[in-house]
Amino acid sequence: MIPTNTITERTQHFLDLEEQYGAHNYHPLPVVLDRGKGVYLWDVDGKQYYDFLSGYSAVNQGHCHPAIIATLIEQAQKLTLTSRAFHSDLLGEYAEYITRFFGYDKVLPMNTGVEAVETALKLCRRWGYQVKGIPENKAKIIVCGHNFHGRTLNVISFSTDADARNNFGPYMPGYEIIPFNNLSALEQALQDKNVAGFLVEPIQGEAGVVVPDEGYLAQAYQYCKDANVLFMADEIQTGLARTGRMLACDHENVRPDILILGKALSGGTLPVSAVLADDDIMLTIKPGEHGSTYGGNPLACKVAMTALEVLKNEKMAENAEAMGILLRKGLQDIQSPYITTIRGRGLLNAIVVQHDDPEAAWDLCLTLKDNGLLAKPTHGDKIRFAPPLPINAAQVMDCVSIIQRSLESTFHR
Ligand code: IF1
Repeated sequence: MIPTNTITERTQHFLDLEEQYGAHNYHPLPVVLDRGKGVYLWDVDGKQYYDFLSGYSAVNQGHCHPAIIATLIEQAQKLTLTSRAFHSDLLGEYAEYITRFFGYDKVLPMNTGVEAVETALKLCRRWGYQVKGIPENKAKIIVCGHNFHGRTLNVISFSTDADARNNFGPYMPGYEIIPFNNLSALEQALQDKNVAGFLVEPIQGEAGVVVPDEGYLAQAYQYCKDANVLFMADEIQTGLARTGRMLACDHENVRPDILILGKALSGGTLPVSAVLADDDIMLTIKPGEHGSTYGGNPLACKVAMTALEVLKNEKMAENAEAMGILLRKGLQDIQSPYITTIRGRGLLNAIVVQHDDPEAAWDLCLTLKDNGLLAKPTHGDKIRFAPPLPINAAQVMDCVSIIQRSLESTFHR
């Protein structure tokens, strides 16, 4: 059951350095990467892999996409940061570009995903007080169990994951947690007149790629409208073509009141996130009331425009849709007794591994690594399969055969 691949001295050197000098807040696979191109990664020993994680969907466009890297280099040589104390020639251009791209009045640029989530939550509370008329300090935001929206103290306050949350208290009040994909729970929670918003991932990523029932998002949106409550979609992981549409909400023709983007907005080059909303929401925040040193910097603005252009020009949503179907079909055809579930949308997929050994999913990932495919288990028994979006049919089938061989050699030894 234990994979046989040995770790080279060279690889071990880098593992040791991290172990000794880096905080132990992650448990990565023992692979050390130093190069990426498209759907491939290479380790320090020169071994080539398919990337089936895509930096948790930050590299949807593929590693080191030439157009994105060209923009990055060009702009880096010209101007990288002004702070928001001054204007740059790119913020306005970017704001026009991204708001037209997604159809909103305004954008508020931030850096990491969780900062964009925090921004959305602040906007939501503001709107709740100033527009909806909720009494001071009474605003409530509804969220879903098994959510993942980031790791700030505020955001973990409404996490249901013990690892993310325990011993980081005291927690921020003002949230109500309801089950995901449960419309009657939402309807019930919306009875409270002090509810300002509903924050939801259109597909839950960290929970193991949980796709809600068809119609859930559309009906949830409608319930929010009826209750005069903002529908906020965290599309940080599901957005930007990952699920086969530009936004996962597009599958149900839902236009969120507040749209939260991150990750692939820079194609994996630097932290770029954004919150999009219309004026009645966005203009509730006035100068000095929110911001960030790096938010909206010219380098990020320019890179984000190219990252979006690449997604559109290279029809990555369409390819994700088609390749996702092929991948799930290929996985089903393996008919492994150790895979109980294959689920996902577009190229955001996961399998559930069933085996007596609680380490089975981890061991399978080690074998996959030996066989040239990098994937990471989540919550013990689930493995996410989310390659960069430019993957082609031959590569998908090659990956299916790697997965088949790996299942056989991991569990039939
Ligand atoms: C880690 C998960 C993925 C996200 C959604 C906000 C954020 C994320 C829907 C915060 C970030 C990342 C963070 C990463 C693991 C990863 C993850 F497994 F934890 F859930 F992708 F599936 N909203 N997700 O998925 O964005 O502040 O990190 O830029 O190592 O914590 P961030």
